[in-house]
Parts: sequence; structure tokens; C-alpha cells
Amino acid sequence: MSEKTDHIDFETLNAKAISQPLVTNMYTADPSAHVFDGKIYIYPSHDIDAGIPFNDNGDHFGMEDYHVYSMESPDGAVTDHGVALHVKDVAWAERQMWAPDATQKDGKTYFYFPARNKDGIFQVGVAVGDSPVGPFVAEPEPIQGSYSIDPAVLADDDGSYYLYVGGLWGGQLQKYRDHTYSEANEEPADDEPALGPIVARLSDDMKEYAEPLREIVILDENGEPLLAGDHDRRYFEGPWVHKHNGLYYLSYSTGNTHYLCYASSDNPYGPFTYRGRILNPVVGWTTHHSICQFEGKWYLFYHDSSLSQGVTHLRSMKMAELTIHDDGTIETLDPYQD
Ligand code: FUB
Repeated sequence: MSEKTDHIDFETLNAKAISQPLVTNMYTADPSAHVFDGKIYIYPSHDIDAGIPFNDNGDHFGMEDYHVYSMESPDGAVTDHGVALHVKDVAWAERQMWAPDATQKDGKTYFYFPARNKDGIFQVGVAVGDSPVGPFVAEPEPIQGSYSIDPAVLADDDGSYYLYVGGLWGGQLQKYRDHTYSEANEEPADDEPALGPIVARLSDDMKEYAEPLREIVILDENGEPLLAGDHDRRYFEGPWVHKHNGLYYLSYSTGNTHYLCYASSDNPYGPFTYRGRILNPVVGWTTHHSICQFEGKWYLFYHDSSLSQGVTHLRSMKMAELTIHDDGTIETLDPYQD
């Protein structure tokens, strides 16, 4: 994940941006947005400059804590509710508090987050709070059997909760086959099926997987799995699942080609069929998002590195209205328009 070095005229770029940073007093990224009790809550990463050099492993993303934000409405003020969880308060976690998500059940808020454990392996933890803004108290151990990064929770209509995870390169997804780690594993060859995100239903207490993990397959227009060499469409990181008119929509980042794409399925486990792009590349290497509906309108929450003038690991969360047609088709957004 190298730093972009292009010379960008940020004044012109910001004038063309379809949205401005939601927060400007610190850096925030990977926004997971939900509507709880009629209010928008955003669970982002809190970007800092940890002084770690750039590399393809993403080690420069050295985040240590999480803040939660809320908005009364899409045009309303953004309220910072302060630190909701810090790595020093998570017994099993050592570093790199990357993209989180949260959900609610029976009056409690469950906050899911990835971090590297003492062996440098990413796992996913859960922390519980009495309020959607925390503070959250972390379980002493990560979710048993969890691996990789970017947890996203789908609260389904029948009361089931599904946890989606997975990210390539620094997120270590390529090191697993059949959910088992080997340092020798790498991304599949270009003509082999791409790796997909991992999903499982959560237990009733929301703290463990309730069933064996499954890998999601994303199919092309001919019903064939997307190939690992199809970098414009294959899964890289940042899974998000929303439901619309009974269909499940999986959206994700293509990583090194910098698109947000989506696919749909009639089943939360897939297979999903590729449908198109949601967002063209933003300034900064990473692109990571969420989608939520508020009073009948759909919104994309995403980030870019415009506020830091292109520093890849100092990002700012933004939001823009999405057009989702009745057939589920999502119109592609250009983050900067002439
Ligand atoms: O924020 C750190 C990592 O960068 C996230 O986990 C990825 O999705 C990418 O946005």
C-alpha cells in the first residue's frame, strides 16, 4: 500500500469533491454507519501518524483507539462521543485497531474490531456497551476461530446476525486456505478463482461464531467465479452487506484498483453475482465504505485523503447520497466531478 506521489492541486480537487470531510479535527476512516433509534451512528477507524514507514503490509496504519460519532440527520451536526475503546484495554490485542463495525441486540451494542494479536496475526474481537456510543468493554479473548480484518455485521430480518470479514495483503486473508493459516500461502494465480470474504452467523450472545466459517464466492455474468487476476472486480477488503427488497447486497473494495463494487444474492452466504461499481477511486490508496438508509434515502459513507493532502494513512470520512433503483442497481458515484 504505497503512498500516492502524484501532484494534485488540492484546492481544485476539493472544489470538485461531491462531499467534504465530516470531521476535520482528527483523521477518521472506514466509516461503518447504522441508524439506531432514528439517529445515524458512525463507527470509523481513528487514523494517526504512528511514525511507521509505508509498506504493502499496511504497517503505517498504526491506529490505537476508536471514537463513535452520531448525527441527528444527514445534514445535521456530527457529534464526537470520545474514545469508546483503546487498544490498551484489550487484553489480547497488541496493535493496529483497523476498521470496526457495531450492531445492537436486546438493548446492548456490540462493537466488532480487528487487531493484531501478540503473534502479529489479525483476529476479530468484540466489545460490549450499554449505549451505542460506548464505552465498550472488550472480551478478554478474540472471537474463537476469527481471522483477518474488516468485520461487518448484518442484522437480518429474522433476528440472525452475520459477521463478514476479510482483507488481502496486510489483512492476511491470502495466508488462509480452508480457514487455516500457513505462511506459505499467497494470493491464488491470476487464472484461479479469487479469494472471497468469510462469513458466519453469530451466537445468541453475539460473542462467538455459531457455525463453521464459510468463504463467499462472487460470480461473474456467466456464473463463473471471479478470477484472482480480475483486479478491477475481485474482492480485496472492506465487506459490507445491506438488504434491499429481500436481496442481499455485498459491497467491497477492489484494493489495488481502488474501486468500490457490489454484487447481489438471495442468500446471506452467497454466491453473490457481480453487479457493478459504486464509487470510482478516491485520493489515497484505500477505499472503504458502508451503506445505510435514513428516512427512505440511501447514503454511502466512505473516506478519502484530501484533508491530509494525499497522505494515505490520514483519511477523512465523508458521506454522499446514493441512488439505488427499485431493481437494486446502484448508480456509480464519481468522488470529484467537473
Ligand atoms: O484502516 C485500515 C485498513 O485500511 C482497513 O482495515 C482497510 O479496509 C483499509 O481501509
